[in-house]
Amino acid sequence: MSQAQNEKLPDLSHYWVPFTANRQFKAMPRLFKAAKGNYYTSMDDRQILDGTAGLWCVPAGHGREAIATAVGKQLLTLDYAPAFQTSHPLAFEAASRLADYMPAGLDRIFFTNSGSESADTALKIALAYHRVCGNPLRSKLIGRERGYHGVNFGGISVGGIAGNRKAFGNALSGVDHIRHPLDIATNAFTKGVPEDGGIALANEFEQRIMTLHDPSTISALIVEPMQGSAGVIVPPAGYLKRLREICTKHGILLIFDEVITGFGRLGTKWGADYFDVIPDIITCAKGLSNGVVPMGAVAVKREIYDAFMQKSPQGAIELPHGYTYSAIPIACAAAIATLDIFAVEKLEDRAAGLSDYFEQATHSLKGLPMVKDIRNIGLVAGTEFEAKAGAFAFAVYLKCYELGLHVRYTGDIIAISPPLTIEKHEIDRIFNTLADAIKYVASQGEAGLNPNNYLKNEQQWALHQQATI
Ligand code: PXG
Repeated sequence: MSQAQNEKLPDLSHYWVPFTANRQFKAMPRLFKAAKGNYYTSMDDRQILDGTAGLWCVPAGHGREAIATAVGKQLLTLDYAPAFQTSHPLAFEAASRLADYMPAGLDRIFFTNSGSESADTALKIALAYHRVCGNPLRSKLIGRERGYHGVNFGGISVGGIAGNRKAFGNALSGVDHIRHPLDIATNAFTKGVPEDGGIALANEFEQRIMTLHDPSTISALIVEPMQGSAGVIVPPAGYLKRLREICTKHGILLIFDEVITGFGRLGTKWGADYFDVIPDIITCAKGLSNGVVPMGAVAVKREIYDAFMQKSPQGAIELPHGYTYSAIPIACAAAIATLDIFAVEKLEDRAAGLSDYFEQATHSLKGLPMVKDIRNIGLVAGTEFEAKAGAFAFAVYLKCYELGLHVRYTGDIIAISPPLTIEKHEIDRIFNTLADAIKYVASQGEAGLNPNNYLKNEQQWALHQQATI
């Protein structure tokens, strides 16, 4: 059996795995060879429950035949049409469908291929909007500590994760950041949205940043309604509404990066719906195509699009920006099929219906060793451990994988964000497994933090399976 397993593993040397400790990973590879519904199949034929919807990008579950059929048909009908100066009908249909899905008013759509491209596109639109409106001095961009807006230069500039910035020089100038809203000292183990502190924190944006810069120099504020990558940071009540009021008062565009919070993750279509705050621009990706084809989008208020159309010189390219693969036919086909699934299966409502159950299950981890905070909203949960430079969370992640569950670790946090098709018994399994993993790692003391003490690779997974049957 181990010989056969060995033959199945590919040569691992050439592929540079993104956002991954390559040397460690190649010593301990975790490869999926198939996926269906809420499960992956690993190389050693184990079923791994997908506790993270891929990388938050598979809300409708894996292997959806309607999406696969639509993409396959499209490939054989029109594989590619030049994205500049020509287009194809599905691009317009996908834009109309996405506009219908957006909060009212955000109905002009620019397509990209990722969340990172969406973030940079939104920032460029904000800058160019003020310029076309005759306010070129509004050139500063404001992000937030611990914000994640992808990995392109605009995104890492407004993003607020030092580890994603420090290796890459100075990035954009003219960028500042507001504070993040995580306050564990006050809000640890809050179920859902923390009640206190939101207005004061948002007011700080006006007091501090406005006095430092002058509002007339600021183009846009970009925030994630719920900060996903930095560890599931749920904003306190009233915070986003107050940010909206401040932006409106000072003529600053408010951009919601909804790459994670879009497509039902919070139990509503958008974070904007959940918090009842309408931004000027929404960026999205991931769930838009259910993760099967790279695709992102930027939705802007009609007034923004109209300003470009009305104020640009006749015949001019109003926005000199775009990608070879903007609105590539297969991505449009995937997006339309995904939106069809959302319309029929009402996955946002499904997520909302499960969110109380999910919340109870998440908070059942309270009291386990090392657990410092638990945060949740919709079908997202974050468990933060006492600081161990990520070692404890990484060990928990490995132990979960060994036990047949895929979770995400980021710093000292484990994040759970299953497909919205998850069943209650699978929610039980996620949190029971996570509890077992936490208990196991904690019980091993320092040895528990050593990744080498976990099964090393797929072959050993297989042997382990045999041994435990
Ligand atoms: N904005 C936000 C809010 C994101 O969460 C991006 C932009 C960038 O998207 P692309 O498609 O360029 O990767 C993201 C991506 C995690 C995790 O587990 C989160 C992301 C990606 C990978 C892992 O926290 N978010």
